[in-house]
Amino acid sequence: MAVISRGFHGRRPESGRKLPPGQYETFDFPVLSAGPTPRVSREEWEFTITTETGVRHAWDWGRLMDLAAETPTVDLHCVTKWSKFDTTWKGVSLDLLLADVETAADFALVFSYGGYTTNLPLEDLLDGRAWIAYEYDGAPLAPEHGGPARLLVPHLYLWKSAKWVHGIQLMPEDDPGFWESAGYHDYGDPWREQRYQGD
Ligand SMILES: Nc1nc2c(c(=O)[nH]1)N[C@H]1C(S)=C(S)[C@@H](COP(=O)(O)O)O[C@H]1N2
Ligand SMILES: [Mo]
Repeated sequence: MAVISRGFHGRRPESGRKLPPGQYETFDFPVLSAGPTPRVSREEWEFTITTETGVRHAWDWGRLMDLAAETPTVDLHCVTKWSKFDTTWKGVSLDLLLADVETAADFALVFSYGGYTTNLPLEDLLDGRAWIAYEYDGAPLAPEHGGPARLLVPHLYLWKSAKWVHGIQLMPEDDPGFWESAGYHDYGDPWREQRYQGD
């Protein structure tokens, strides 16, 4: 029996939403970690922003909770080609965390408990585009997804959203992180399909 597939080309997103080039839609939430999951309690968790001149701004869990939270609903795009629409988070915007940080830096290197790093232009952390997220889908962020808190910067491929985030170093020059040093694109815009260096 012939399979009728006229007008159906490839993996069409179930939701009918527009996917970035080369992506397919998934409804589960895959876990992608380059190493073991670090177990960091909220009590020991600390997040720092260090400027290019060495000025250090630090938040413990209590200070983070004292800040106004936002509840963004965002789409996730992983370079391994899955995308997940309409994920719901709670967290503190980087706009708020950077508000009192005096800097002339253009770049940020994000570092995590466990040693993971990723780099991005500082401006991509601003204008309501990035959060330190500590709840996912109404519950505390699970350790395998980066709990107690992760960076969430959904307009770039998900490898930029550092799990178990521990700090950000601001820098005048760009400095590639873990995957960026291994051949992944320096910027990683899913809509321009910037997967690898040279894309
Ligand atoms: N600290 C840390 N953050 C990380 C990673 C990692 O290995 N370590 N993997 C990245 C990659 S490649 C992806 S696709 C996402 C996966 O997030 P998830 O496991 O919550 O789906 O986390 C990113 N953040
Ligand atoms: Mo990824």
